[in-house]
Amino acid sequence: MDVDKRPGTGWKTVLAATLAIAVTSFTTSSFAGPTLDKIKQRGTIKVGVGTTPGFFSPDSSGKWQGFFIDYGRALSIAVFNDPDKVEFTNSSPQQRLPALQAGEFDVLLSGVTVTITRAFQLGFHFGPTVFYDGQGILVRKDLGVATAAELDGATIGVQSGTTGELNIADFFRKTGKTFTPVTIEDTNEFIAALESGRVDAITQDSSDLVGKRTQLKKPDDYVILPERLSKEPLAPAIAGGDDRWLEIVNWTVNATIQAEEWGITSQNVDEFLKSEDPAIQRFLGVDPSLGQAIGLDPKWAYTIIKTVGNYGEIFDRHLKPLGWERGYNSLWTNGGLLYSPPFR
Ligand SMILES: N[C@@H](CCC(=O)N[C@@H](CS)C(=O)NCC(=O)O)C(=O)O
Repeated sequence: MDVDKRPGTGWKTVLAATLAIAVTSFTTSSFAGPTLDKIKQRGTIKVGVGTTPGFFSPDSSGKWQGFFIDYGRALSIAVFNDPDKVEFTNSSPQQRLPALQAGEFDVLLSGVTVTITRAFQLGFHFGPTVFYDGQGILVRKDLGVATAAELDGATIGVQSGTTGELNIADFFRKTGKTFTPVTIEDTNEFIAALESGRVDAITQDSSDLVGKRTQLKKPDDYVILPERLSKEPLAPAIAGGDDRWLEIVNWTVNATIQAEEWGITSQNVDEFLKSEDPAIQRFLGVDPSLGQAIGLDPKWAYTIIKTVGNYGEIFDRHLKPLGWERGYNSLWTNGGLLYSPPFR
């Protein structure tokens, strides 16, 4: 049969060929990207972090520990099937954003707030929010202040490069009160300014203040005021231009949230390998089709949960000891904001 004579075959063939090329190139580009290529060549993921107890701090043996650190380890598992192919580097809030832009970090797990200017002007992409936070104020108790409004005329330390700079200025403008900002880059100097009385108060994400307060010489002499001045949704931040890397970041976080929703923990994950639920079988790689479809080791989510645990375990391990309650950082099924899209 002469195929070309069949009505419509000519353009259909062209269309089919074009679609085939489009699908092939889409598939190829969605499985590779400049950041991920660099990570694989180098053999490690470079992660920018801060130094706040509970979130990220080296332990007595120098090994990094913390809530965000565990997400770095989870990413390392997703890419390398090994939790330790990750290099954490402390960088000041001022320096870490330009460093991410310059490609010195593959991801920031440093309590970065998702903001519209960081997305549009700096070109960052954000993974899911892993910690819903708000900006607080830490004051010396002997200042005798119970609310932020009473800080009229106060001298307040703020860390350069943080969202706190604009938030605190907005707060005082909005309330018609005055304050003197003292902008400090270095974290040790920032804390020392409060302890020496150079400033009356310091302002930062409450996650930061709760952790840093424990490092003060006399923590009980200081109090975090009740107000939260802002919304600080903290998320992994990456430079734009690598969709695949972004999706690995997205779904690594989602895996920890979804596992908690299913009740899968590091302790019982092996029991769940026997689950009859097809969605759980795909999630844990018992049915390898999902892993194969997305180009990751079918056991990637299993290994993450087995090694670092689900979201609740990560939270409880690092943040509960500091007195944190789940609050907004509860699953949506418990009235919180954590919600993983489906693994299908
Ligand atoms: N979320 C704010 C503040 C980020 C921030 O400063 N995070 C804290 C950690 S939660 C920090 O890095 N503090 C300084 C340090 O730990 O050295 C932002 O994105 O600008």
